Amino acid sequence: AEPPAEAAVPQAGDPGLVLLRRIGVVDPGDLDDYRANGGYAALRRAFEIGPAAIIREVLDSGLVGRGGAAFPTGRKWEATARQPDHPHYLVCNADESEPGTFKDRVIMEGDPFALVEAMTIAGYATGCHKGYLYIRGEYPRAIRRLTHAIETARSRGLLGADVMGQGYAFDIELRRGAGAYICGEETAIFNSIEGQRGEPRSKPPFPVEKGLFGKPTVVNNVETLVNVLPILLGGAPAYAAIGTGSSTGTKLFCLSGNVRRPGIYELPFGATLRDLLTLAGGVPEGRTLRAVLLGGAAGAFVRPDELDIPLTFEGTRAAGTTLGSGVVLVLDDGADLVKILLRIAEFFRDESCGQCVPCRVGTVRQEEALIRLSKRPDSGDLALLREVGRAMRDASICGLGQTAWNAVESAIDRLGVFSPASPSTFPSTEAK
Ligand code: L3W
Ligand code: SF4
Repeated sequence: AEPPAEAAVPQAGDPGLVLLRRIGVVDPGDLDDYRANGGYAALRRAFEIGPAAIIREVLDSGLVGRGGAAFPTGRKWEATARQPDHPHYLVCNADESEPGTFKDRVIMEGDPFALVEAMTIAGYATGCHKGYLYIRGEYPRAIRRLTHAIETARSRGLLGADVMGQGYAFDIELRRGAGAYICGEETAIFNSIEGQRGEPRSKPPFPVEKGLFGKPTVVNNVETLVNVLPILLGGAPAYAAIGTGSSTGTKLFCLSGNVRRPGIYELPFGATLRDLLTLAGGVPEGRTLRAVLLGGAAGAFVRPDELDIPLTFEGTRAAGTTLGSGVVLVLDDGADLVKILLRIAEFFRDESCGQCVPCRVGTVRQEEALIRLSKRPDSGDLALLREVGRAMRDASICGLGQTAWNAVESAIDRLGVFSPASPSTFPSTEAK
């Protein structure tokens, strides 16, 4: 991609920014500054219209989850709110651990009161009086700032027994993860909060019926939750007018790898991958693009001739890839693809919780086969890799095992890795 003018890159305070608009503008430690920049107006509106109308707005906005699976947020909220069993719980999934994902960190560090306000709205809409903020333990600055934001909100009547004097009780408890990727899976979070091993539970029952402590629970990603603020402030129709019919609003993309301006980019859904790479300045001078990994380790590689893929849930799905949690890992012609695949396989083997056989054994076999292939691409292990990959996808309990073969499969099928013509096949100097 041609490097663009610097001015093309949205900066802090840019009117086109929705989720990032306060990042770098407000003092993340100052509640008054947050309020002066529009903070707590959405919660005020929430109290004016009541829980049923909030859920209606979220449904009509078309908001879907930003953690990777794109489930409609309003349907989740509606299902939780109508459960007769009580108490209901809210869990914010801030265990941002997908390799290459750092969007939630930027929100939590730069605009922590926004997450506290959004959690309060979600709790009010779904009948919760307690919210858990389950945050990645390796985010010390975000933990400090959110702890401060929660304490400040509590001391100013924005959390606690009588939020904003509206007779609604809600509080937030922050829980730190201890480094396991699998604890970002929603039911593994429940086990972790309850003091059990961080292992996923079988679904159904879905958390909306039987979640934390066996009670109805709404689980949302950080980015999903903060979208509720502009939805309530501007109304569902205005929000739904951004993006495309099936992917409404804006999306945070995490640009990393061989790109001139890595970082977080907020774009309306519908921009193409080419648009995004152009904003980020393309690959370094003198290099050519080799591939882009979309969606993280659980995602899929795309080729340089596929840059016109629209960055929407439906567009990436149609192109056989995924937006996932917004990872855009750019690789130029100097990247060693085999080494990257080995690293991905090692990651899944290491992070598998070991609870179910297809994933526990499959991730080990996948790594072994890749190591053999990296030394001898004609070793006959491609067929085995495919068989193991299919078994993991079809029979694993949770998303980790189900997606552990995605990136490897796409590298073989789309990029031609391990085919004799591939420039990345011989030899991988780092292969074990
Ligand atoms: C009520 C139903 N709720 C589904 C709920 C379900 C969950 C959500 C999505 O995530 C993704 C994967 C990777 N009634 C329901 C229902 N739900 N049917 O909707 O559910 P599901 O099972 O489709 O996906 P999931 O297992 O929650 C898998 C991504 O996660 N991933 C990694 C993500 C990492 C990050 C990060 O670091 N920030 O997000 C790994 O697999 O993209 O698509 O709430 O309960 N009938
Ligand atoms: Fe654990 Fe993997 Fe099974 Fe998920 S798929 S429950 S991570 S062994």
